[in-house]
Amino acid sequence: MHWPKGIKAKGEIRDQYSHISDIAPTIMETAGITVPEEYHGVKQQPMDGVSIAYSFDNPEAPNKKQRQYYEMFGNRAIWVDGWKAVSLHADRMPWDVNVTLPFDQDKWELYHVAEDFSESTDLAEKYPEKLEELKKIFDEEAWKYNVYPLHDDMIQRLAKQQDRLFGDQKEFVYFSPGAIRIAEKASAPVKNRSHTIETTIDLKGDEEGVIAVVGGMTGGFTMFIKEGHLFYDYNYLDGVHYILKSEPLPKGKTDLKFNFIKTKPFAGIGELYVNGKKVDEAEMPKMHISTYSLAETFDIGRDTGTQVSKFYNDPYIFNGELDRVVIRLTD
Ligand SMILES: [Ca+2]
Repeated sequence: MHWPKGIKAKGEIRDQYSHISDIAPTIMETAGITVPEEYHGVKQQPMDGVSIAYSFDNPEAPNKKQRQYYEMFGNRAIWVDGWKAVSLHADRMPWDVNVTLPFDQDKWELYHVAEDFSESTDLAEKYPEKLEELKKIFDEEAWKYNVYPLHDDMIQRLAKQQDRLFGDQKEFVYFSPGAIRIAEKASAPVKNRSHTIETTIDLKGDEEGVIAVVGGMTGGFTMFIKEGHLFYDYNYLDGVHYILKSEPLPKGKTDLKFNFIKTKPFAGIGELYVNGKKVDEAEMPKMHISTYSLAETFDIGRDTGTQVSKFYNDPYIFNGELDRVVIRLTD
């Protein structure tokens, strides 16, 4: 932490237990802001963490935090007042993805981290009642923070995020300028679904740039105009690109559309249309099953971060009059 005007201590270490959830409450307290219970008529969720500002000038202050749960892809832990119970789900290694394993055989370990910081001595057999107490608290926290149902398949878990956000929504309208840096999981859920991407542009003849894109150099798709042609480029892990290209585009008000027809799981046919006429088609036999990228975003009118296609350099801002892009799920 760096706050020369607010923290007298320089280069010191604090050992009060804290977690990432404590950062926002700490910033709020030091900025003198009380988190409102309601904002613009919307009831706010309470802050989960505990401000650690109390430790700035008081290195010996007792922990204010009472408990902290952890859960990631089925691995679980709970810290309570200097004790920690942990469970490495099914002894699974992080690279074992795309699998589901039973939870009921998971073994829990117990550590007194207040004295054994590096979790070197498992006390589960020595203090079985303490372990049961912590497991029960994990359960309480897990219900409170929507951890259940446990789900350990990382690939599917990431893939399902969009379903949870959008339910049955079929139409997504994005306006330009403005619709950029939208997290992939918060953008239209087109993966493994038949869909169209469509816009109408009054073409003058010198337009260039990205219309709609998601992802980057490791994967994604992009629809763009270059040298008078409409392109769609699907980047499959940067090893395979499915590229569609139109004839030279006309001038005037022009409807530009990409159509994906799913033929089997994570595969299909891509079609490109100009003013309702099919101008190109490509088989797309291998497609992403979960996530294009962990860091890239969905953008309209430019490709932020790294570029999806080798045909341009990012951000390749669209230089014409782009009003809106409509994505429709057609399954
Ligand atoms: Ca990008």
